[in-house]
Amino acid sequence: MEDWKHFLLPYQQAVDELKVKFRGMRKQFQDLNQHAPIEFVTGRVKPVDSIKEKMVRRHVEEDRLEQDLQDIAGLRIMCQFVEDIYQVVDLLRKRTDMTILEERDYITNAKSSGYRSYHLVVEYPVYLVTGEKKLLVEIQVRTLAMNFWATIEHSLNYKYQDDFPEELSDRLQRAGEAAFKLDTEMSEIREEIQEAQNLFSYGKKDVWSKYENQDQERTDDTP
Ligand code: 0O2
Ligand code: 0O2
Repeated sequence: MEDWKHFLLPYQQAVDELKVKFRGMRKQFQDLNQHAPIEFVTGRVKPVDSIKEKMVRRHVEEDRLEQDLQDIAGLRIMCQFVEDIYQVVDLLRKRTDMTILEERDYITNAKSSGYRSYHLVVEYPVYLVTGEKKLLVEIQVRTLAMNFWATIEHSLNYKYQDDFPEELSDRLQRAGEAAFKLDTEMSEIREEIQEAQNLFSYGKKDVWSKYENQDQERTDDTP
């Protein structure tokens, strides 16, 4: 590959556009005073070194890169509750600006490492000055607890290069189960948590309207 910058530019555009769209979904729920199933969104274009390493590991030829490497563009959607993940997936299924090609439920079928998340591979069109280009994008949807576990495990991977001592991998697996237990417990008290969150956000609104009134009063006082 001679010009990685040129090759990756449309992927960067896809990541940027989808971040705006998913963050917009969160804002729309907030605007409707409803629980937002999306807590926060991140995204990245896979670094060139990681692409090259994966091409070697997976025996992917350069001319098959676009089809065979599904996570060059990656989005991550973090949710408070496991139920939110499935709501987000349903919302994605209804969209007409992307086509879902694959779904992998690593929540009900956790990986042997202990990893949990819901993965989708979508086909997403970006509009370039040269015309439309359809790209593959990987979307990972997970709870905050799943994200905590995956982030820690991923950083340990840098140290052990996928070759964890047995005791550590046992511990990580147990930690994964504990994180999932936390998710399950939180789901059970979800209604109570959401009521409290609604009260809190109404409280914030009241404070805001108080400021608006003060501004109004100040304007009214101005001679
Ligand atoms: P590292 O080594 O992972 O720490 P913003 O300003 O918030 O709009 P920004 O600054 O581009 O956007 O960052 P964003 O969107 O918050 O997230 C970038 C980080 O998210 C990356 O960190 C990744 O860790 C992570 N990330 C998000 N989505 C994915 C994904 O689908 N796959 C993977 N592997 N990682 C993801 P860095 O900076 O690359 O570094
Ligand atoms: P990155 O950019 O470092 O995150 P493979 O890619 O070979 O692992 P496959 O079948 O292509 O496998 O995809 P899979 O397993 O559905 O999803 C791959 C991505 O999911 C990984 O990207 C990780 O982001 C995440 N993932 C999968 N398993 C684990 C795990 O055990 N621990 C953690 N922390 N993350 C996992 P990459 O390729 O590692 O790239």
